Amino acid sequence: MPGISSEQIIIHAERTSETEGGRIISGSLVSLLLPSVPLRYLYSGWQSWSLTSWVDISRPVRPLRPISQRSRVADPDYVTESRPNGSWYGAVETGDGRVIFLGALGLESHVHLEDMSLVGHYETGSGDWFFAIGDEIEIMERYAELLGERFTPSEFSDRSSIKSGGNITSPYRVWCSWYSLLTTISENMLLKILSDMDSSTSDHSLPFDVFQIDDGWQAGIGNWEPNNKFPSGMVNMVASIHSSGRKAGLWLAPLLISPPSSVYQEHRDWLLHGENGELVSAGFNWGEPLFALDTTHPSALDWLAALMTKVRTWGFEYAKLDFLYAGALPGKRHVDMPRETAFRNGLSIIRKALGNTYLLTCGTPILPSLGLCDGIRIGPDSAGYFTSRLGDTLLMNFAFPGGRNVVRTTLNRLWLKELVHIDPDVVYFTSRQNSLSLEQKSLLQNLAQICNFKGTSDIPSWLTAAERQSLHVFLETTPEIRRVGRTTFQIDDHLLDYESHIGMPSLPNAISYILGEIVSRLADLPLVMRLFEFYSDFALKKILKQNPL
Ligand code: 9PG
Repeated sequence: MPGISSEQIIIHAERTSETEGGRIISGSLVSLLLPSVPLRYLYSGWQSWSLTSWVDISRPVRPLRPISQRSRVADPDYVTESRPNGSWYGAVETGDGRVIFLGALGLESHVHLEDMSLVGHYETGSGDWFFAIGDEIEIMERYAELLGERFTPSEFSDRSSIKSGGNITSPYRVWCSWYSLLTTISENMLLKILSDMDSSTSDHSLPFDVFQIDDGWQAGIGNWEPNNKFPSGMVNMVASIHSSGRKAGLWLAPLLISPPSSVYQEHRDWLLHGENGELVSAGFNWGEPLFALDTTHPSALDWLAALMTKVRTWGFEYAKLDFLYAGALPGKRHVDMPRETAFRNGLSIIRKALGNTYLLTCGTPILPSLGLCDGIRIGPDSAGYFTSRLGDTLLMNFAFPGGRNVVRTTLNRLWLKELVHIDPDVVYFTSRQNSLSLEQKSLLQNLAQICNFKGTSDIPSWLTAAERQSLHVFLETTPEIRRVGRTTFQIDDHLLDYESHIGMPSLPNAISYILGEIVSRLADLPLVMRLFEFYSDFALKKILKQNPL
């Protein structure tokens, strides 16, 4: 499609008007008839972990595997969609390197490619869309600007990190317990790590602003009290973190509820129900089925606000709120309202109750978070490996943890940086229990510099002197960065191109495909999921025995 102009595209919409860089078109169903078949499509994933990437049109779209993970890594309403598609926006690439873009300016919206048309629809009601042709980076910049105008609630616009007048203050440098310790964390382990950060036997202290306790401190999902591995309680834990000169951060999944919790036992009506009165599944993790809080139920909202106030009162200045997609799942709500709007309703209650506490959203629908949080995790989980056969070839699930999945999805969401802090997840310096090559580690570290969001989970005592020094330098320096192309960056005096690291893996052969089918059926069995979690816990404990902190 060389040199396409907007006159060559037939627009079906209720109204259209000019705007800087493109057109605003309106309607509950709009479409752009393209002059020829495009080469690639820009998938836009629903939540933090969901694949966001350019993909060849010729590549078949396979429904996400395993089935039991679907609601956890993609929008369940579109997970079996066989046409190229994505949440809120989509784009196609023409032959001349330019793109044709259609992006919603409102929620509950979806774009897909249907034959030769780029089609957008709102699930309920009608709304506006931004349509543009041209350079992808410029278009996304303008899209961000248009979203910023509509998604910055005035009551929060004075928060320093929610954009107001073009000022985004620097995000924190974070140490996060998850990737090294998973749920095996305990008070003693964390205190040891904290003291090792400033150890006098080392030349370099580790200047983290935030020490963030991740999953594993809580009594249960929905039961947000410390468990018996934290016998001194959270106030004392926070005091220890503060006395090291750092801010305290805490992970919670406030919209998830598991069966042992009192909310589930006593207030079933606070949970999200389906059309037939059944509870809506929010996935399966921690060996248990998960359900979602109905963020339109006044008592559920009171409970949420009280939970956030408690976290603040414990002394935490940083909250990583995870698995937030649960609040936007399709279902029947106490107050009938569209699902992303309902989620946003819950998130604004959370935001208010958190006051000045930094809010990082994770596992979150992206657009519905804008203007209500300080930072968003914009990709899947990082890991001490770059790719995995299980995720890439057997399950073909690109929301799977791993360096390549992180780089791919994060790079395609850099445009959000104008609106919110963007978290690419942790990077690594350690060589213990880690199969990333030095080049792969550096790809991730540079990505963190590009995002201006720096975190790691490395255990200080496992670092060699040289690794510790590199981590120190990483935390202390802010290189000069200039984007010179879609995947190319000038970082101080060297040029870095991510192009060859972010392609989609090749399709599996017949044997891998069948093997993948078997693995994904097995992975759907609760017993197998429990065994898998038991095994990974067991393996980690063994590692920690051999490599004491
Ligand atoms: C804690 C972790 C960390 C991590 C989050 C989130 O099974 N899953 O699909 C799945 C996806 C992501 C995930 C865990 C499980 O990680 O991104 O940083 O906080 O939760 O449980």
